[in-house]
Amino acid sequence: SVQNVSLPGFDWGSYLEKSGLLAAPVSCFRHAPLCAQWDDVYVGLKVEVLNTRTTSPRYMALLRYEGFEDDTHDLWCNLGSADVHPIGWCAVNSKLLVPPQEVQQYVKDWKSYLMNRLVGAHTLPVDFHIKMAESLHCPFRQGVRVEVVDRSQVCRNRLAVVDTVIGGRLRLLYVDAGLKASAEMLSDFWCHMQSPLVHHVGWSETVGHLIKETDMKVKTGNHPAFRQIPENSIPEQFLKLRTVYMGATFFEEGMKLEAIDPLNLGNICVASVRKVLLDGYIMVGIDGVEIGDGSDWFCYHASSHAILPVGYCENNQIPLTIPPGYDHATFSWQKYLEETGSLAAPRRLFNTDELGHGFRPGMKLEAVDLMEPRLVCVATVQRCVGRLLLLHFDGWEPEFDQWVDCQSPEIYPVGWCEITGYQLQPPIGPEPPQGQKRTGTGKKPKHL
Ligand code: MLZ
Repeated sequence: SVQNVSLPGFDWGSYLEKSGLLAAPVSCFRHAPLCAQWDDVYVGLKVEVLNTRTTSPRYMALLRYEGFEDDTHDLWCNLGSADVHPIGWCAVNSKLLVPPQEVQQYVKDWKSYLMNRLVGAHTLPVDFHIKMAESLHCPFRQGVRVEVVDRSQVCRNRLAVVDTVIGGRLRLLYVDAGLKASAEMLSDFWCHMQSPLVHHVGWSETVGHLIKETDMKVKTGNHPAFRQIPENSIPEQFLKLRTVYMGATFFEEGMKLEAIDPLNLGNICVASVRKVLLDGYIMVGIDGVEIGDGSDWFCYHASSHAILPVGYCENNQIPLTIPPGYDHATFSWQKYLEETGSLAAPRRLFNTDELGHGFRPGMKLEAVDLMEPRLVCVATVQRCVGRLLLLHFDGWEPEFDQWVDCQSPEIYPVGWCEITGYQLQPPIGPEPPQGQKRTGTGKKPKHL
């Protein structure tokens, strides 16, 4: 798998330094390792770090060896890496805590020097790495079956089996994709285990969502994921969404709204409720571009960040994508509703709560390209609107930008890939990251 290819690591430390930009704080990412521990990590903490000046520096924290008065030997260090320890670790593990060679010429009595420096010093919590390992624990293993969106037809789900798990991200193989489909690259799907697109077996039937009938005739081949004893996933293995009451006032078929286009995640479009499912789920179609057979409808939960009330874009200075044939200069929601004889979905049905997240424009992060969800890429927060973040992929044209929720499980702090062993996609081309053309046809992908 691509994940195992060992490429020279992307140097986040110098990239951040060069751009003069900040990484989004770990505490912004609730699903990320060590999020809950991050209050205990701050500038001035002392740690024990592998004493080597030969390996290339790692990221996330800029460390200074005790004994150096200036920044000449500072090193970028990923605090999640196994080589960084709380003070006292060496003593407990009978390791020598020695100064870098160069320090010895300045500091004669290292032992008492160190004692002085460490009195009253703060360090990482003792259970830092234990917490780290705990947070990387994943309830999924190879062979577990799930229901997940069918990337060849986004209106329906499809049975898939977990192949690989990295950092809580799942590589899923459609069980009836067969060998032909794998050539078309539509036979697998990557998502975080907390993704709203993945569900337990039986979910589609429970909420009334379409699911592709599994074609039992298709040979699964000799792939290890299919050689495991099949095990169906259960509801407890998935994130529980907020309960919505579908009482007298809920979304109704035909109501208009604004929605993130699932196939062009940088666009917020004029859209309609096409179908109301159970448990607070609805099917949404993008006005004016629907194929007509419902195969391009997309399932969103009522609490989703991706559906917004009529007027949201205008109120927040976001360009609204309007149906073809309409003119931006003259489009008005009020006229459109009259013309189409439809109602706007009531504002109170939407979950546009301000979450008070800590993201700010310019912050760097590692984000999944949801159009090619295998790829975790170097990205920048471009805009923050309510709970939405507009992400830009460094080095790629703005047409690749994507709106995501500030609590999306598909965005990670700088250094996450290194900690989990996931391959990070560096910005393409040299800096400054601008004006890079995508390879191939220059068109956007047609499917997820
Ligand atoms: N194969 C695609 C990759 C695009 C990935 C962009 N990620 C931000 C292309 O080159 O078009």
